[in-house]
Amino acid sequence: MTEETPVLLAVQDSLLSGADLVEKMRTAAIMGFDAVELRSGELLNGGRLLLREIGRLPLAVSSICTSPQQDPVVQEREVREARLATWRELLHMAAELQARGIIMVPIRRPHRLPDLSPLYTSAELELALLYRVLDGLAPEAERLGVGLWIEPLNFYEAMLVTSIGRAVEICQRFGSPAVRLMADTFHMNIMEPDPLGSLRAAAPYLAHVHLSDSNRQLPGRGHIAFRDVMATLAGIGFAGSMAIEAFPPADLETATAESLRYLRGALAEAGGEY
Ligand code: LER
Ligand code: MN
Repeated sequence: MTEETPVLLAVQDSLLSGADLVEKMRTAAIMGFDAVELRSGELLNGGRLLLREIGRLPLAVSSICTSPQQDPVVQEREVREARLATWRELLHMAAELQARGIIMVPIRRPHRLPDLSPLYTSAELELALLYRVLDGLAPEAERLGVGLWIEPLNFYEAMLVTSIGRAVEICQRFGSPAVRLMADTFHMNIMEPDPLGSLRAAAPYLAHVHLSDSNRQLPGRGHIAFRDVMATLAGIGFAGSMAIEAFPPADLETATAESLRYLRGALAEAGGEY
């Protein structure tokens, strides 16, 4: 952990109670989180309220998590351009909110481009289109100092980027300081043969982590050993942000606070500097 870039422990807004985003941020601040991760839908609907409150917000915004409506790799040009316009709007909102990055799932299921085998497969075309999409967004992201974080999802949810290794390759090949990857412990638990080894291998490109248990419940309610995850992150000198992502539980009020206590305990046991 460095002074300029402290590791932030955040929570998604869906796991907080409150009538609007500002109230939810207040709830997170009282619980002891460092930051919140805002979902793009909430931000696009209720963002004006937040932007009016800039400078008086109860805590930091670490990141923005996009939804399938923003996945940029789509065949239809008008749809793609409309999505890219939304991405630009989100990049500017992120910059105003001083969020560190926006999460990008390039494409989920099914394939959106045709299979032109033996010329090109759907995946080859989608990957080529992803690089063109990044060409269009990365310079603005670099200028604004906001990261574009590629998130691999498990293969029941996505087809193109389903492993940490694939996301690292994209970051390396694209070569922009704004394009980084994030890891989600839930997806890694399904896809990675050696999840902690994958985190270590991704170290130079790893900007953000979703903390989610093996069953998509809050950390502490499944069987991922978060102490080992935290120890691995401390070991690679991770200086990014982390956000809890989970299905909202019935006992929202107490469950999120309980998960934060569990994670702070895991951090302390891991002996990192966080
Ligand atoms: C979806 O499973 C996920 O992990 C999110 O972070 C991205 O929508
Ligand atoms: Mn995730």
